[in-house]
Amino acid sequence: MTARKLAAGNWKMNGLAADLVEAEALAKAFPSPKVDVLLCPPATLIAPMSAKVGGSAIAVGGQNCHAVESGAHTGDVSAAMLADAGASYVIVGHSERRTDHGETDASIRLKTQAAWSAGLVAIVCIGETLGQREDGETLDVVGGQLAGSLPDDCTAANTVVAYEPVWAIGTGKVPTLDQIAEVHVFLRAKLEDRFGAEGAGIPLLYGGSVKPSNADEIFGVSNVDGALVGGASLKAADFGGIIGAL
Ligand code: G2H
Repeated sequence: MTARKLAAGNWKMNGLAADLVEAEALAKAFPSPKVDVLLCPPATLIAPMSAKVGGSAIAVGGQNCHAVESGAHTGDVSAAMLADAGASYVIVGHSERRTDHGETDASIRLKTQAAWSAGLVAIVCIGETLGQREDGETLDVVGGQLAGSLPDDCTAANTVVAYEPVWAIGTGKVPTLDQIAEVHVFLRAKLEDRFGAEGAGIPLLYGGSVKPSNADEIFGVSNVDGALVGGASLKAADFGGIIGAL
């Protein structure tokens, strides 16, 4: 367990300006939450969401960034641009980006460094597919992703790691508490081996079908320092229930 606990909401490609009422409701419900609370809306909503929750303790983040600061990359957004719009975090390497956009550990490593250069905290996602789990490859896969996706200068302040089993994302299927514990203990040991005391402090989030009804038991698992939440972060009432369980 680390000192920092984080409830991070990933809106994915959901949300229009009218949905900012949910962010506003969350800011009113948790003006000074006991844990770090983060909402990562689509890039189009980062600036208006930052304005809505300004003055509260709720942070805003991006869902992806390019590895370079500016240039001829049509349709992309840099980490500096996210920061300029009010973001303080960015998710990198989500499995949906690894699948939809061919992102690799190497490209995620570069994006993580770009995030740091812009002053953002990088939330680096890793996780195995169902086939890999059934073949007994889970620890090899997540260990490889962790080693390949994290640059050498990770600290407890600039990096968060999110373990998201691909087969649990948006499916309603959740690993057993023992399965979550096995992976988180493994990841914590790897982080400590590589980064020493800093590695002991890097928050380890669980992600994949977290809901108010299962958050309490998941947060009770050793080395789970919070959650990366998709569907259940879209409504303030649901996300509030998860935040309250942390
Ligand atoms: C996993 C998670 C958020 P959900 O992708 O990153 O989504 O909670 O909808 O499974």
